[in-house]
Amino acid sequence: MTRDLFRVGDLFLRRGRAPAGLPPGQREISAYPRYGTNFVRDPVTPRSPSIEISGAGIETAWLDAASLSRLPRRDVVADFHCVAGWSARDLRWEGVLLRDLYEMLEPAADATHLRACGWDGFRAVLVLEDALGEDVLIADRLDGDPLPGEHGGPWRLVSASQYGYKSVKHLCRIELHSREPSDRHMRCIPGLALRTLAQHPRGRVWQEERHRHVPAQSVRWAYRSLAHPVAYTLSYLGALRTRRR
Ligand SMILES: Nc1nc2c(c(=O)[nH]1)N[C@H]1C(S)=C(S)[C@@H](COP(=O)(O)O)O[C@H]1N2
Ligand SMILES: [Mo]
Repeated sequence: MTRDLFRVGDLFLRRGRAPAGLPPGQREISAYPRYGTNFVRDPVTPRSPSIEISGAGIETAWLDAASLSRLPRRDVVADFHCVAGWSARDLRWEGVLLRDLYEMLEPAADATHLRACGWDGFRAVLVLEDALGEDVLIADRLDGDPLPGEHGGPWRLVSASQYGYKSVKHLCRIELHSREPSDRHMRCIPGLALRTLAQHPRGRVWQEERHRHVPAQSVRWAYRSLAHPVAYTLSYLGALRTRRR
């Protein structure tokens, strides 16, 4: 199935009651936009990419397509929820379970957190318990096709029961930690703004754990009426640009 990158109707997320089956404060979106802090272009990735994995006493490893292909393949069909208030329904991801990879590496027992980093410098910190859930993938396919750059190819993390900010695109590194590391990834003015809206340590959508410092209810309106229309427009322009190449 191919999905639209842009629908005018998705510019303003519909008001009123949330459709059935969606977590609190979310609205259905019919397109699946390219989204995040990096709207315009895919980051530069090496010709033969790999994912570096380190920490918790394991020997640092670089996983490439061949090493990932040794793990069992898994399918996950799930809605995808962005903290800005949109939910894309029924995306089908394919890849390997992060838990299978973790168990294969046999890390030390004191690991509590995992930090995932993308080629664009984006990062997210996951509590290990969330990261090792039975639906958390390192995905390389979406809706039956190879994962496109705009959605985080060649590999991305997908944890659909958490807000989209935990699903790091263009995955290049996984670090295991024995206490909570920082998820800051920008040291500038937008970085400051992002810190106010810091990711929630767990970010579980059904619990509406949107942000660490500000209550979920207080950001819903601003996201839906201001931030999303701007972000969605930028994402469309970015997607057009990458598609043209
Ligand atoms: N590398 C990277 N991963 C990222 C982001 C980003 O900017 N860079 N944005 C996050 C956010 S906020 C969301 S909602 C999802 C969006 O995924 P999509 O572009 O496939 O819709 O990616 C997440 N992962
Ligand atoms: Mo997001």
